[in-house]
Amino acid sequence: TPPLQPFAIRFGDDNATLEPQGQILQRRMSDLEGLFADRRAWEQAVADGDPVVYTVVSSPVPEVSRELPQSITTIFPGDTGGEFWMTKGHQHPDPQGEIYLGLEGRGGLLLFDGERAEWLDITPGVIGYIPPGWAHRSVNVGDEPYRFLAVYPGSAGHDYGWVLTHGMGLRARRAEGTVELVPFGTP
Ligand code: S6P
Ligand code: ZN
Repeated sequence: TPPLQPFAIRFGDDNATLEPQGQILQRRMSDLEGLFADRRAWEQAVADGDPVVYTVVSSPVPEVSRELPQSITTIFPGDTGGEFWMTKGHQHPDPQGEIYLGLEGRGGLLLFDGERAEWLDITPGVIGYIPPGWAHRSVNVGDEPYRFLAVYPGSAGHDYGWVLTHGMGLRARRAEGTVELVPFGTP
């Protein structure tokens, strides 16, 4: 593929979309099997209407080498068995850096390199830096949608199996109006 031509990308209404727009992805509760610690609560949530947990709206920049794709993730507010709603989380098979820019709501960026776990609070105007080799998961810790812009190298790829095998080091739980980070337990 030849490189793209220069073009402007704008934030749409409520910072929810990018214009022009590429792919839109929707992840429902049923897509998140094996991720929440409380499997019973997850099964119940799937049976109770299988809600959309998050969406990812991308610009038309493709995921190919040398290009720099971007997307806005919106995680809806909620918890399952006390664990805040979150993304699946992944590693980039070709380890490269990535940035997240907070746009709306209150979120957290959980990072895990296989040994150490880190938590970054992400609110509007904050950039979270994801170094090469750190798996990452986003969490909505607020009561409204949490949105952020991700910018990442097009050749990085996405490995979702890694998190199922290694876990993410920590889990984010709802605790009396605040966030409690607890050890991950057995993946
Ligand atoms: C891509 C970047 C984000 C996530 C999105 C959904 O490298 O990190 O755009 O894809 O937040 O999370 P996940 O873990 O389902 O891809
Ligand atoms: Zn990523």
